[in-house]
Amino acid sequence: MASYLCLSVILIDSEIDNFGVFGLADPNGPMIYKGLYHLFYQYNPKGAVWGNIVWAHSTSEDLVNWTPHEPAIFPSQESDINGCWSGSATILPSGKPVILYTGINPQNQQVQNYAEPKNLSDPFLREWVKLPQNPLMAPTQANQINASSFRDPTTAWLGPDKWWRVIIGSKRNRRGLAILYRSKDFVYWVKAKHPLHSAKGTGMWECPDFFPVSVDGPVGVDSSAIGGKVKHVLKLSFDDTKHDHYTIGTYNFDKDIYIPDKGSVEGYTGLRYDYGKFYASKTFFDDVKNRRILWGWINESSSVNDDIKKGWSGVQAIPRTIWLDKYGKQLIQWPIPEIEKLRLNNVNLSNKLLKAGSKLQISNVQALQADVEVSFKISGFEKAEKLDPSWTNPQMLCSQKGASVKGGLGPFGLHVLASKGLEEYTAVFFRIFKSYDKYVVLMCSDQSRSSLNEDNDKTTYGTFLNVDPVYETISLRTLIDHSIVESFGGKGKACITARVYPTLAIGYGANLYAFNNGNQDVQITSLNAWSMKKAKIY
Ligand code: DQQ
Repeated sequence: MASYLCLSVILIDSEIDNFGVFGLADPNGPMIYKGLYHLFYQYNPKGAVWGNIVWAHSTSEDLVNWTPHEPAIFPSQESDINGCWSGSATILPSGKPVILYTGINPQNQQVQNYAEPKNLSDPFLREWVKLPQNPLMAPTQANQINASSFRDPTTAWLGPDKWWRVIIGSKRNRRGLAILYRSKDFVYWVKAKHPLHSAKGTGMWECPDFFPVSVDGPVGVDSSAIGGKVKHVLKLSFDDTKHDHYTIGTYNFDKDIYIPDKGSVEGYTGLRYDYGKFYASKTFFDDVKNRRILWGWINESSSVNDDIKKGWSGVQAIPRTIWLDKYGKQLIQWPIPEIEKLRLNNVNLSNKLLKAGSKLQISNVQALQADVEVSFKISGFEKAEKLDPSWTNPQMLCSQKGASVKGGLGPFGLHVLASKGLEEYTAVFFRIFKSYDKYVVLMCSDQSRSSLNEDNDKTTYGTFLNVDPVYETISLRTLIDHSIVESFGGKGKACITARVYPTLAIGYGANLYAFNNGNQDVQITSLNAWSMKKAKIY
């Protein structure tokens, strides 16, 4: 669902070309102001590759249709003359939004700057002014901060002591750091003695995000909420692996430290927002609809040459609402309901048996731009393959047991962006294994056959899905838009996003199928598919 802003809204690729060359990356400073949603993002106005970084700016009434504006923040001061990198917005108690962002100074040091709207009565907040005092936070000999690893300030939060706090991503050797600063007036910031959190062996932490989540269900809470009704989430974008990982834990306000819960794994094996392409993400609290919304950058899987040829790179994922699941052990994500207004002509199937070794075409859906929701009921558990205890890496398991590798219970799922003769397809699917005391569900997105163009990265992605197939149906929602396949398993318990570039499965050559390559029949309890309209870019 790409647009010329590549905001992941429906548009056909050929139309993208009309708008010239550009490269898009991290979402920055998302917020709602006077009922209007704002999204800024890292943007190269001069090319489809990274460079010349400014903050591009778009606004929307509904998070679906967007109005682009002139770049909001661009190099203009000594403290950002070599680039305006990622940062976040904070809404002050007066209602005024302010931005903290990383500037690159003439010595190529990373420093933190402040910008605020020039005219608060302009709901589009088109012009931003910077403080002459910038930078407000900088590496010095005294504070020992690594000048090339000091970036991406979070939304600030206000403590009950009336001091603002913000964290900035950093590292010392291989230890990732969330450096903490405090301020009384948002202008004069003092570095705390201790980081909010750090973890060895994780390398540079880019784009940290630190926010409370309600323990009482799927509502969002303001970034400054503390106390017994909330847990805290620390999300880190690991520069070394380009994955967004998070832990759930407690913010100890007295000590100003974050402590992950026991069992909330830190580092490369911990939980991820998305097990495919999704990086440098950021949330904000929508106080009109009382929800927390997540934005993430979906980067390309194509070669740089192909990006230059097509004239653009990078899209924003469909915004997701994000909340704590009822057991408090993981987050749940779901596309914002507003996206459903793009749905057209519903195709519905129920109680359809998907026989072992069969495939079923879902007709009357424009398979190039579609929203598909399907639930599978499993039986015949004696056919489940045994899970070898050494198979602990789900991504590797998905690539060894891809969609065409026959199994017992599964692989079953969807072939999306599929050509008629299945020369090209992307498979989003499940396999069920028997471990010693339970059944384990593996969710995969297999791109190995996604394109006849061999220049693309076709890594297969995967994760284990925390669903008990004995008692629950296994659900999958997949949003398809030309080169983007965003999949939500188990009602949002696990997400996988893929970029694919079919050469045959384009236009009317794209098809959609349900398939079952296992040797046990699977019941589709319900399947709903919609063609999706194009969002409007004004
Ligand atoms: N992108 C920005 C940095 C950030 C990185 C530069 C993450 O601020 O660390 O464009 O993608």
